[in-house]
Amino acid sequence: MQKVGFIFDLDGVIVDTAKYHYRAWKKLANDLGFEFTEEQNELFKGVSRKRCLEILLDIGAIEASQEQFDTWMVEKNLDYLAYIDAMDASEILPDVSKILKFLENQNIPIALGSASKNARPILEKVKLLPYFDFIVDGNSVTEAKPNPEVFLIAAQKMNVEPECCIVFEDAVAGIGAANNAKMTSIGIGDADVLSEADFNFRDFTEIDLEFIKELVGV
Ligand code: B16
Ligand code: MG
Repeated sequence: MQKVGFIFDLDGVIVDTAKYHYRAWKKLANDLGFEFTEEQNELFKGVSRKRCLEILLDIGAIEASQEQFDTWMVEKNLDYLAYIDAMDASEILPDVSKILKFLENQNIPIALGSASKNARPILEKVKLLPYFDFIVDGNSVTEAKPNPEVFLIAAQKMNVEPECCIVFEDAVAGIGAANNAKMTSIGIGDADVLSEADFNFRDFTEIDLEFIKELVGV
């Protein structure tokens, strides 16, 4: 059996930072004079910060100069960072640590594959950074999911063939990226939404270590 590697998305897989993204985007929308709903926030999952602002301004039918656009990106991120600053290990989603510990004990390479440019400080805050052999995030890529770039870089860093990588993702674009990279995709969340995934689980509490052992071949 060939060497395998695991890649974790961050938001929606390891921690639920979507609610903080939502609050920060909603504040910006309200400051600009329009509403932004939780349903609309679904469109932002796994999507880059720049693309999120483009979508937000479309929703509000607002035209912005490049300078305004850049200012709003910074404003939103500062608000978001204030929420991140208050995070601790209690925000790790259930049973994520169990899987990470198992993989670490088996000496299996673990990488992060996230669109977020704030991935490293978030992992530090929740004290999971030591588990990750490699961090591939919004600072490392030029292409957004469903482009496979983020996961292919992770595979390369782990020195594992893409076909032998297993990806945990909560976003449709992320499952697309994993599939485009020819990796095994595991959807975390609503199976109807993530129907393109190779395997589906509502959350990590549904994942048995026996299932992971089978993927790993131990
Ligand atoms: P930042 P993921 C993504 O994280 C979020 O799902 C998405 O909503 C966010 O816009 C994106 O990160 C960029 O985040 O503003 O922190 O750079 O799911 O790819 O881990
Ligand atoms: Mg995500």
